[in-house]
Amino acid sequence: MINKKSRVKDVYATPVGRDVIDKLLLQLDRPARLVTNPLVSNLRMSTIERLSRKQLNADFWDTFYWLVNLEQDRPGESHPDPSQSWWKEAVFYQIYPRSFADSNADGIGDINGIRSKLDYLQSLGVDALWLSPIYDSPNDDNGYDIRDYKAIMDEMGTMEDFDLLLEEVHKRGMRLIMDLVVNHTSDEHAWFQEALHDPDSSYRSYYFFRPGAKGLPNNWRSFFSGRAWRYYPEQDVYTLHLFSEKQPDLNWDHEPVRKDVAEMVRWWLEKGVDGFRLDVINYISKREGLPDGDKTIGDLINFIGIENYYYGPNLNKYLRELRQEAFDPYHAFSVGETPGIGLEMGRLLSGEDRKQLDLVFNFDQLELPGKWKYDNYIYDLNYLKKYYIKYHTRLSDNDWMSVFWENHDNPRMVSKVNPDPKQRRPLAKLLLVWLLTMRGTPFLYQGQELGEVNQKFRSIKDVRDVEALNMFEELRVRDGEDAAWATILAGSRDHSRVPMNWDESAGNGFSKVEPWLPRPERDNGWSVAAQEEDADSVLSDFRKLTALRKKYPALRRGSITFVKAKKHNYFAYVREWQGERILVEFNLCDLSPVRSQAAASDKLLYTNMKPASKQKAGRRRLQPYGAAVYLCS
Ligand code: TEU
Ligand code: CA
Repeated sequence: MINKKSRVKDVYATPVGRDVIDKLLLQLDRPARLVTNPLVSNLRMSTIERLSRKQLNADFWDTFYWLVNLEQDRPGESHPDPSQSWWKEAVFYQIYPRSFADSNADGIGDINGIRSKLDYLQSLGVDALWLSPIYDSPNDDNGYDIRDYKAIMDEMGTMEDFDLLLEEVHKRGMRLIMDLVVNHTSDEHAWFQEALHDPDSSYRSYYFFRPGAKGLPNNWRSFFSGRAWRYYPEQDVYTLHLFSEKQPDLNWDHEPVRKDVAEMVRWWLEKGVDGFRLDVINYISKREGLPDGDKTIGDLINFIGIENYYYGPNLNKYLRELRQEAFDPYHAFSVGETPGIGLEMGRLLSGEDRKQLDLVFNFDQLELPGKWKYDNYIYDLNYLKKYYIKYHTRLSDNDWMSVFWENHDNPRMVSKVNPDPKQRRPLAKLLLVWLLTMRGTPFLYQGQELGEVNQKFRSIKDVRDVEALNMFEELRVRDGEDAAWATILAGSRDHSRVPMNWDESAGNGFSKVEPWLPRPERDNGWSVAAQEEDADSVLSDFRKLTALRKKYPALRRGSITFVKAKKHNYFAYVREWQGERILVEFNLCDLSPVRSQAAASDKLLYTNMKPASKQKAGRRRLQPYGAAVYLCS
């Protein structure tokens, strides 16, 4: 057990200790050697407590030791025979159904719209589709608030439409995974309605109800602004909601909840669904007694209370149970969305020997240290380089990682790195080379294959996302309208939720009527139709890259060795498999060329660079945002 007598190095040697310290250092933008140097690493925790007593009080340390001692297991350092599972070689394509394709002219994307684009998806060379939620929902959070897990949202179509879609996907040799949102339900779900209106209902324990008389149960904040408790005056009760007021959290410590969730998962897997992405799955186990969050941690991480539920005491047990009860009987795939989770915790949640999740989404790569999504700043690709080098240096063959930097909750990466339209094409291609050649399983988000960028939303009236609307309200009161809007514009999730750009027509080929979230302005020449005509388009190059990945097993299964890792603005690695060696290299900046490390005899397989004139072999150079893939001789 770690306690005040332990030394810093003892804490850093524990998976949670290392991740918590690394997360603090990341937030404070401090190097790891600050704690790994001999002087500090041998200090007793009691000394650290004394030295930091002005900033960190006794409650902080109680919580710290509770968190660090939660996990007694250690990630597996090797695996006798790592599986060659399909999902380790697959390219996943995430679809946000509301914004993909509208088949019945109501301005909202739907299932038949997706089915009408399956030939396009197959032509991309992707292997599996992930659908964001299409279940019955009042759409307070665009489907991530589910009213009926076994029914399709009216706007999305019918169960027959879904069954036909699944059949058509499988006919094309692709797979389909659904989104499993079981940290919370909609407040309109039958379970919650019965629980709210009948205190003696067996569903009362499905949620976190607390008596109104005792006042606010704790100081936890919601991710969608405001406190995490909703008060119901008629019933004089509070209920917990980490997200919107219409998304009450499920109490997973109540076994019937786990049983019902497992039964529901089996119901969809019985239909032939190939697996699930599990929404904020690391939040399902809350600390007993739901104690107040620590202010210091809350201020640092923005969400007070998070330390009490982002890696809860029963998380690993519940994931193992769900795997045994529901996923394993169908050999189904699972990827967990685990915001806040560190590298070591991620290994404990998804290591092959752990029999819990197959993969996790870790989000530390999405923002520079000390920054968050709503900060307006230029993202430096050298940090993304450091992130993947750190991961691949620490992962073992018991681990496999997801590779992604876009989804329906984040702005577009091209715009985060460089909003200059002149750089859009080479930069978008560079990011796709990285996504499809990095060791791990790539997850592409719709539009990334087109080099999509952020939207020039004009005012809060252009935005629809509950997270942004709630935050705007809160910031407007505190900082005034302009400052509030600037913040929302920097990080709004709606940047990635505008309709898919299928063609150059008025409705972009998405819908014949005004879409639910209009694009504020046209994006001429970047539609699928326009890029299909251009052999040098981002779309055309995406297809070349998925074809390369299919042709060369080194790009799917190969080991990874980094080249000149310390060279700023240069990123390169060699993927190797059974003697096949492929060098991938990048110029991470838009200013000056950098020297290529490719040998004259290396065969160029792909580049996003214009064939430069007299470039002597062996003295190749990478142009700004240049990327190249070579088959090494
Ligand atoms: O997202 C959880 C999550 O981490 C993000 O919401 C993130 O916290 C937020 O965007 C921070 O800025 C999942 C889904 O991906 C998201 O769409 C849902 O809104 C959320 O859970 C609740 O279901
Ligand atoms: Ca529609």
